[in-house]
Amino acid sequence: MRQLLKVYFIMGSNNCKKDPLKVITEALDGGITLFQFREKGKDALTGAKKYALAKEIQSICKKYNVPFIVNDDVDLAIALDADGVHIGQEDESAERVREKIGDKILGVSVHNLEEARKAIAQGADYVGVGPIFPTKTKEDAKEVQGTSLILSLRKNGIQIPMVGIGGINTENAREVIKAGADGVSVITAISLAPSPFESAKQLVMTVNECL
Ligand code: TZP
Ligand code: MG
Repeated sequence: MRQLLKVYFIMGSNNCKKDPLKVITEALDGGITLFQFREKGKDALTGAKKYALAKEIQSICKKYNVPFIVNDDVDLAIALDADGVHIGQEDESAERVREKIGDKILGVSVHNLEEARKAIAQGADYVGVGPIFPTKTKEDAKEVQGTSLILSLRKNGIQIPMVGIGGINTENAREVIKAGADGVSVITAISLAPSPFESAKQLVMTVNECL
């Protein structure tokens, strides 16, 4: 799991200015280690269009042997036989999702020690921690945490595989790993980069240098 979390690219169609299939292909060519389909927010696709895009992206990820995780939508993950699901604190409980998905990967977003402990007890495979830095991508994002939350979770004995999220880019990724994360989760640092390929490649190099 720790290896998979190194450069965890998250994307939906509304995070891209160009063709999402081109963006994901470039990101995979650049070496991303895990992918999450997150089709939500303004102008997000729903229904058959959402399913069709997810299926296309999943088949591209398969060619690269990169696991395909679905955000929130447990039914979609099951329908596609995705590799896993990522949920937040407002979604169905981790315990319930674990029952539904069996041994697929389960990721949970956490914002403090209590939520991290609970996610672990309920069967999470990894936790996402953030927002580390200011982000414009998630409208309802909680308060910026800096890297100190990662440090304090590790100091308090949280050993589960962990990824930082929120405002992470090639410039600041190093700090996130140094604080104790196993990897970085990014949306716009890759999806809106002039070259998603170069940005992904740079993130992979930076994370590998720190680990
Ligand atoms: N959860 C916390 S911040 C965030 C999510 C989904 C958005 C991250 O997007 P970006 O563009 O990498 O800041
Ligand atoms: Mg959610």
